[in-house]
Amino acid sequence: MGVQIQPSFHFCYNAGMRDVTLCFLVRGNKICLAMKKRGFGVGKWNGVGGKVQDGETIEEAAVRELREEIGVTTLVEDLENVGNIKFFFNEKPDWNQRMYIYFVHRWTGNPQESDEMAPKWYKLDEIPYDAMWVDDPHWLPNVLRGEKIEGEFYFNQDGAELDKFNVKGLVAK
Ligand code: 6OG
Repeated sequence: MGVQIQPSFHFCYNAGMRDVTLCFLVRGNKICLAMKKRGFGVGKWNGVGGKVQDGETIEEAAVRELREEIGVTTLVEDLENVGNIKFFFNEKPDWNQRMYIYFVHRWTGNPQESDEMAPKWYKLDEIPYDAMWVDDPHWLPNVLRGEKIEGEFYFNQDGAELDKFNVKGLVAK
């Protein structure tokens, strides 16, 4: 008997989701955040990243974004994947994205301001969650504790409020 292929709701739902990266430089008890100066998430502190372009891997995109946005050079092998999150925006499916999150422990150059972002070092116990995306308090503390996470977040139309979310820890690092 042939293999039966089940219609997959999730496959259809995720199809065409944009892949984006998010990197955090980590040094001792500090993490580098950057103020988004324009575009999606303007006015928020966040890690550094952006859309994966045609012809590059997700890790290559992460390395490129760090160079373009804060002038820091790193290598693909110095990226530590600490989690992946899918974002769904009610009534704005073109905003839906899958975000690959990395910690970076080794790089060259000091983080510098660009047209896109203004970096700043924060102590781990002084992270400005009030000025970040509303999902961040639900997963960033987990990865800072050493958990690897997989999450799904569902937002209202403009991304200001969370409708529901699910975050699960994968394996201890
Ligand atoms: P550009 O579209 O400017 O890249 N991003 C998010 N980061 C967090 N923490 N929470 C969210 O909740 C996010 N949605 C997007 C991915 C946008 C950058 O913003 C990140 C990218 O690094 C909704 O190219």
